Amino acid sequence: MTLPDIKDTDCLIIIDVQKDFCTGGSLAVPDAESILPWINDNSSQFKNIVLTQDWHPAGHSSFASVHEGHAPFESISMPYGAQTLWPDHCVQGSNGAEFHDELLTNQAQLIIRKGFRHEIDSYSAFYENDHSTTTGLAGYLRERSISRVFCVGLALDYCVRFSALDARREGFETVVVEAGCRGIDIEGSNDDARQAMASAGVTLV
Ligand code: VGL
Ligand code: ZN
Repeated sequence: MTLPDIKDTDCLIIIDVQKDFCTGGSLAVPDAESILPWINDNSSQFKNIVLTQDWHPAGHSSFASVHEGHAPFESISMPYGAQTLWPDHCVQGSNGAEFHDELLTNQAQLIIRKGFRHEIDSYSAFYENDHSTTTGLAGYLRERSISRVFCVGLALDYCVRFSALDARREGFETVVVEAGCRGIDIEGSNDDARQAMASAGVTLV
């Protein structure tokens, strides 16, 4: 698949390509590893690269294990809205929180860690799940004169989806490259994500 011409004002955002989201991990995304060839083969075209890392304290409020009587993938109500509960994953400093061993990371200039506040989850690379607490990424990209972002990574229907929507909301031209994404796909959530992104003006290639 062909990409638009990559410019100096473009940035590749590689979202959460971490061991816990890959085969053998605690929140494994089906077929996750198949995104690595696209990402590794194409990242060298980008002068600007940002990585994100899901980075939760132990006992994080998004973990089903801390909510008695609740199981992973159930939804509960939090002060900031509905929250899906997850198996414990990407605990700060754990092996599962590390990037996949085969992901080329040396060219990235910034690693955004997110979900580090105990009481709030953060799918998006830009905002936590209250949609108002910022990670600082939009300001960083603007200071570096980035006008277009390309999003890839895991999972298409959660962190990639919300990162792409927030990138649009922040005024960046936004491209999601599906060859570099895989989704968890709970009850049609991959298709919901594609529709939500397309209606927000995200280009899906
Ligand atoms: C993610 C669920 C929980 C993701 C992170 O990276 O898509 N999904 N935490
Ligand atoms: Zn998480």
